[in-house]
Order: sequence, then C-alpha cells, then structure tokens
Amino acid sequence: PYSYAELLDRVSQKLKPKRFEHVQRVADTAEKLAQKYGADVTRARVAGIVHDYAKDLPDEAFKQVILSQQLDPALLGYNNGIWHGVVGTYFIQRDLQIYDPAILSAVGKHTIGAPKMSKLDQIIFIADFIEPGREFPGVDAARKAAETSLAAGVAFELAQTLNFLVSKKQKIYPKTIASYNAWVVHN
Ligand code: DGI
Ligand code: FE
Ligand code: FE
Ligand code: FE
Repeated sequence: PYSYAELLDRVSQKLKPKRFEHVQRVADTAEKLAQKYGADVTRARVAGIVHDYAKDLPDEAFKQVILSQQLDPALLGYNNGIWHGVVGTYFIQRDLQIYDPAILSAVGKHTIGAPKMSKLDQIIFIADFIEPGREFPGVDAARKAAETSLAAGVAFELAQTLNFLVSKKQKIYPKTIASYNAWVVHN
C-alpha cells in the first residue's frame, strides 16, 4: 500500500488546490473523530485523504463506469455531486490500489449516507461536513451534534442536506432519502 505521503501526492495531482486543502482538513477531522469515538485511526485518515479523489474527473468517465459496471442506471440522471462518491470508489481502486472494504464503504457513502453505516462511514460522512474550512449556516450546530454522538451528527447532516437540496430545487437521489428516513429518529 501507498504511504500517507504517496497517497497525498497522488491525490494532490488530481484535485484543484482548494479541494486538496479540504481533503487534508477532512483527514485531520476524521482522525480526531476516530480517536474520540474509538474507530480505526489509520483507516479514517486514508479514507479522508481519498474521499474526494474523483471530484475533478469528467462526467464522461463516470457515465462509462456506470454503464460498464452495471451500476444503478438511475445514477445517470444525477451529476458529479452524487457520482464522485458512489462511483468514485471505482477510480480509487483502479488508480490508488485501495481495496479495503471499510475504506471503500466510507468513501462510497460519504455524500448520500446509507441506512446502515459503520462507525468509519459515519466519521467520514461527518468529517466532510464539519471540517474547519466549512462555513455554511448551521455548521456550528452540525459540529455540536457531532460532539454529542456520531448518530446525532449523521442525522443533523442528512436533514440539512435534504433541506438544502429542496431549497435549490435539486433532485433527491432515492438513497439519500432512505438514509434520511433511517437516521432522522436516532437514539
Ligand atoms: O464533495 P464535497 O463538496 O466535499 O461534499 P459532498 O460529497 O458531501 O457533497 C457534494 C454535493 O452532493 C453537495 O452539493 C450536495 C450534493 N448531494 C447530496 N445528496 C444529493 C446531492 N445532490 C443531488 N442532486 N441529490 C442528492 O440526493
Ligand atoms: Fe465529496
Ligand atoms: Fe458530505
Ligand atoms: Fe469532501
């Protein structure tokens, strides 16, 4: 496997500088959450480093993979916002030789969540949303929720994401709704 330094180097070559800075802050935030909540710190860092690896790939590349890998054809009705996570795992395996199912799961779910999420899945989902560079309204409440529990953090983020998408009249990918329904009432 690649070292952190090699992974960072490869990821930095694929992403615009602003995005690469976000990636490093997500990795740091994920590492802290893993420490706090007792998850695998190494996997948290690696997943943070690679989670947006596919963000700057062309739409055509995603469409080809959706067809050739026979992924959910409904994905074709969405865009990079959904594809870079759900389909991004394909490129992470191909280009970075990362095959750890726990890491691939966290990356694949980092944008839309899932009804069932491992601790690592929840950590990457949340770290992406609350890393210190995020400034949107509600981010402080999201950080507080994540301090309370991972489940509270996930539930808060899904509610806010759905609100945001509705306010922008964007289509909601059905799995995003399934995630919301599963997490909105949490313990
Ligand atoms: O990649 P990041 O910008 O760091 O963050 P992200 O991967 O969490 O989210 C990327 C975008 O995905 C964000 O603008 C919201 C959007 N998104 C999440 N769920 C859905 C969605 N877009 C649509 N159209 N439908 C969804 O269900
Ligand atoms: Fe992302
Ligand atoms: Fe996210
Ligand atoms: Fe991100």
